Amino acid sequence: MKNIDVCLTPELLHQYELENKIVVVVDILRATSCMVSGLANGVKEIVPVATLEECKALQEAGYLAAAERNGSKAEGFDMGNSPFEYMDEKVKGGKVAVTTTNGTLAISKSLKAKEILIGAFLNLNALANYLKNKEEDIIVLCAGWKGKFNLEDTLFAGALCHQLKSDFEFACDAPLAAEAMYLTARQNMMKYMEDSSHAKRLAKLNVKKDIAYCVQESIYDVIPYLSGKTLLPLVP
Ligand code: 3SL
Repeated sequence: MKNIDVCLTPELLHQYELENKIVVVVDILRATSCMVSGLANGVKEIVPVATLEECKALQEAGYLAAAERNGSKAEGFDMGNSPFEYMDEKVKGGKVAVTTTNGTLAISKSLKAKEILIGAFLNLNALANYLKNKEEDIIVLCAGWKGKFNLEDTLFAGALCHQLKSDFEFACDAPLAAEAMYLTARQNMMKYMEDSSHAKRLAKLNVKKDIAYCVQESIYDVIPYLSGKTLLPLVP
């Protein structure tokens, strides 16, 4: 039977074989939630890059450039990393280049995979429905925080594993643990998330409404996938 696995932080990625697999990259707060929101709200394409330098070069080539480091907008760029910025009129129909502390780095580490998809609570059902019929094994890669485990990405991994458990075998204990965490947290996701280190970090930066927005389940059907270097909406 095909299987699903969870890589709890990119620091553990060397333990996983990506070849011929589907990797779902997740950074709930907030990179992958931004990507889903952007493509769902009319952004034409998004180019994720690992470094500020790459993002700057794309800005100079005409892209709207979004850059975040340590939760704040990096100086000299057009946008930070709030999903609400991705819904702004100025990005509709546009091309966005983006670099973030963890999310875009996780994408850049997944390039050996057969297929790279972007996951968020915002597109959970659409993603699960698409994946159900796939023959390949799946790895959910949690972007974490600077190499460490985080709560919100693991909760999403658990939610996806829960939806796929009748079609995919759990490859190790990480999917099991993530699912158990999600089943406990889903009663009051916002409360559970408030205690997380990144929610606290963002609160200190006065970012509050983004968290409530990012924990909403399945408000969009769009599934961003990596085509070459560019994220586009998948048309299944
Ligand atoms: O680390 C990341 O990729 C970001 O999503 C972090 S933040 O939510 O923008 O602070």
